[in-house]
Amino acid sequence: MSREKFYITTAIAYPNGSPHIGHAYEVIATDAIARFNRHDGKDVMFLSGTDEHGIKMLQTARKEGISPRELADRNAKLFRDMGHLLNASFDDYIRTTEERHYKSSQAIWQKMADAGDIYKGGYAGWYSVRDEAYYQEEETELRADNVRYGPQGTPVEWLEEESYFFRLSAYQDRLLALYSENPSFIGPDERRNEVVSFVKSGLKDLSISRTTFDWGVPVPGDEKHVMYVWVDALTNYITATGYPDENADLWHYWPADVHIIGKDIIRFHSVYWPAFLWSAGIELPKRVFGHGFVFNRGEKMSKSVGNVIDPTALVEHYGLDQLRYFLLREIPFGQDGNYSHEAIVNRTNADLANDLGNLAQRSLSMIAKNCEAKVPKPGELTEADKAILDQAIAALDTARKAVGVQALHQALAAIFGVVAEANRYFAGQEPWALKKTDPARMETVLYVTAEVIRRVGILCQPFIPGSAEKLLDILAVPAHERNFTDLVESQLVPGGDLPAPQPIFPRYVEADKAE
Ligand code: ME8
Repeated sequence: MSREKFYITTAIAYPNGSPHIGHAYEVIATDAIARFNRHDGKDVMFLSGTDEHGIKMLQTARKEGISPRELADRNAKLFRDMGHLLNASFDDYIRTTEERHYKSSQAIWQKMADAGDIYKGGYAGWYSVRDEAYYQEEETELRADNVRYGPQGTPVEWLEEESYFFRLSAYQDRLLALYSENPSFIGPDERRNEVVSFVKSGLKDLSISRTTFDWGVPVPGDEKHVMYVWVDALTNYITATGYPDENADLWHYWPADVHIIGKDIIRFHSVYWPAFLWSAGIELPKRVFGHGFVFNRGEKMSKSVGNVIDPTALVEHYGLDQLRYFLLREIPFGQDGNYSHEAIVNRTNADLANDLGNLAQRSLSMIAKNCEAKVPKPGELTEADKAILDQAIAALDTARKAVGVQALHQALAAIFGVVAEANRYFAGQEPWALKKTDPARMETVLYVTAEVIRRVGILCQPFIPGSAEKLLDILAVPAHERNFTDLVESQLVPGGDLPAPQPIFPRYVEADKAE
């Protein structure tokens, strides 16, 4: 039987600078969802990449005195390297300057033109270079500094040019029908409401080509024009699955199961993108999810870390899985959140070092000492034993449902709820006291604890992959028994050899308190 496929994407970042914490956040969250689905037995494709055209790239390159291609080459590498540093399990990493992407963008353009949805006209309007978007006059405001700003708070300028247009207005009713018939198309709900009211307010046709510069994908048949960067940017998602070759090996991944993007670009993904796809006769993605923004509110951190918005520095300072765990557990996915030194340290020490790390360390050290470093042999299970073992199984269901709607924080809450309960269980059973009074029962308690840690370790893999792997290693769980089916179908084999327990989650110690 062929496995169910799952195709997930991040936004493709503009490499006109270095990656920042917002980029890292999106990659980490999307990676966790991709990994979750892989462990859940699906055939996953996870795509990320860089969005290298557009006037923003051109302007930055000019400022630096290099060509836009040089800028793209230099910085795209930083983004890809950041992905690797974050342990992102990309299956493909696309650059929009690649040949395959030109071919795909020109093909979708041609389809939209053949459908009668593209016409030539003149464009004049308020344009934001930073957003790469034209805005309607009523969406802009002239502020006290005598500069006009768009709805995202970026400056806009008046621009006039010959341009091709896409008949977006023709898709208004169809889009509204899509949002109401398929309410899960846009998540979270706040984003959907925002998009619905935008579309209801009336859609104008969209200017989709530029003649004032040539850094972009040439318009087929009229090379004086390059495509508006968002036309080619959105197309990346189908380029990677082989478009225009719908017989390509990877085409079966399309439609995407979910596009994970930031809330500022929800309009492009849930209004323009479906309209382009309909026009070209291509199926729509199943869901677009707009996550929130991450802000830095911690003054202390800037002192201790230096450049806090640099994800590399954060990883070096706090540890990768500490950062991944913090971002995914602390910020409800879909809402804005803050990061601060105190909050990262608190999560690291309370949840990872104390709750999970200490439980593993204490129970496994007892096993090493009292059970000849072998998996203990359990006797008959009590109600308490069964309850904690069952909770670890039930957490999978809760986590699966949560990840299915991108509620990553809820998935982690369920998993770490098991850890908290396992600590209560361990403390309540007092295996160190049983050692003298009832050694057989001690073995049962240690077995149950170790088995719960195995289940937790399996569930933690999507979120903190490196540490979860180490945790499963010290339980000698075979590499091929780490999928979610193994939660129920396998278990620790009594009598099996265990390696010496290693501490996995170090406590964060303030520099001024360190020895
Ligand atoms: O928008 N917190 O690129 P980009 C969380 N090229 N997420 C953030 C963030 C923050 N502080 N800042 C940015 C683009 N992001 C386009 C995308 S997709 C076909 C084209 C998110 O480099 C942002 O919302 O400005 C977006 O999803 C991603 O980072 C890349 O942003």
